[in-house]
Amino acid sequence: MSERESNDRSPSATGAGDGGARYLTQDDLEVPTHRIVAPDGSYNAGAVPDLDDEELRDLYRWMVTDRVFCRRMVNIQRRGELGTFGSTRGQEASIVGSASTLEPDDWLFVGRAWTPMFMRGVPMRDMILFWRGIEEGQKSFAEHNSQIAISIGSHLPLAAGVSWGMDLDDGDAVTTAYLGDGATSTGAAHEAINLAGALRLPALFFCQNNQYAISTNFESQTGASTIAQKALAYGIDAIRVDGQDVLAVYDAVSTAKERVRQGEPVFVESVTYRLDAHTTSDDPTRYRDDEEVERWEEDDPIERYRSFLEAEGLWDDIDHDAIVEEIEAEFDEALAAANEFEQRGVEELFAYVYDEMPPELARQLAEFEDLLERRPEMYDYVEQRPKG
Ligand SMILES: Cc1ncc(C[n+]2csc(CCOP(=O)(O)OP(=O)(O)O)c2C)c(N)n1
Ligand SMILES: [Mg+2]
Repeated sequence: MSERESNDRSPSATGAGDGGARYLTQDDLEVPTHRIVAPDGSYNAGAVPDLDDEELRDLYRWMVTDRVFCRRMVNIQRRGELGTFGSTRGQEASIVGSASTLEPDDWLFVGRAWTPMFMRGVPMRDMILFWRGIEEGQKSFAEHNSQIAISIGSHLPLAAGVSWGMDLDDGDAVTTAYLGDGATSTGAAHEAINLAGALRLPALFFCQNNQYAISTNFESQTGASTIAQKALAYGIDAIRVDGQDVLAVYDAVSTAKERVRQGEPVFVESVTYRLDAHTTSDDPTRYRDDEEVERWEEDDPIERYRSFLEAEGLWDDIDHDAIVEEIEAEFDEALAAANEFEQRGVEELFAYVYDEMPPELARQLAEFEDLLERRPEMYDYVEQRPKG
């Protein structure tokens, strides 16, 4: 028997003899959405992940951190103290539930998710520097195995490559790559997820389907009913989870991590919503209705989790106002430290990527410096933001 005949990949394995060509359709696959706490606060007690009281309270604290950080960043951008910023308001459960599973040795590639980096030790100051375009901020990102990809999807082949390296090293660490719904339409996502499936790499793809890629809504993004189902075509198991339910996200990602550690890549689709603009440069009223935003605002992930904490008797030990005050103070301090950085020179555009600058970059830098010397008016085209 040839190899082709010996498995069910043979076209004759289905449909033969029943007189008709059978198509696979979107409806063939029912993709359930994993949920533990419902929007009304009721929950499936048997499915609550095994976390102690402190860990459960920490989830709340980090979600509030995410919210406060974003509010402050949007505020300082409005005051002209930041070039731009992409808020994650509304995605706190998705972000914190997933990031709580990170181990220090794991590699983290993030899309729209800043708090995971705080959770593994990156100081807020460096995130402010990053959004001010000060490359030095990224030094600490690298120290904590964390990278932000601005070029959509570009980090996914890197994540697959790092996972491959980990696999060859026989280590215990895994790679977690955050991506957006829009990123799944890039060629890079296809290549990376396919590679992970083909080589069984220790990679976890965590896709935050926040319903938008700037102005492109999910319905326009893809003809597929869900993003999770796409993983199957790459031979990767997937789970779709309610991204407004921090416990469900934690549960989905921590069980996924166990599989990944066994050498089985996993794809997670977290269904969530971006409440704020894409970035502070975007005006979402041009492409979505207020009613839609209000509907999602009513299903606030922090409030949903609070209902659970109250029901479990854990809320009494949480002083929400004190948490907010502490995070505000941390932000104030981070901002003051970031403000100590003076305007940066153009040579910084060329620094930090390589330990030793390769000849081609050195040539470009020399050419750029020469241009600025000969034509100082070109400086007008180099945006030199105050304080970076
Ligand atoms: C390769 C590339 N193309 C286009 C852009 C412009 N861009 C920035 S964010 C974005 C949408 C990303 O959407 P999604 O992946 O859903 O992530 P989200 O911003 O919603 O978190 C686009 C098109 C980019 N940064 N990189
Ligand atoms: Mg998106």
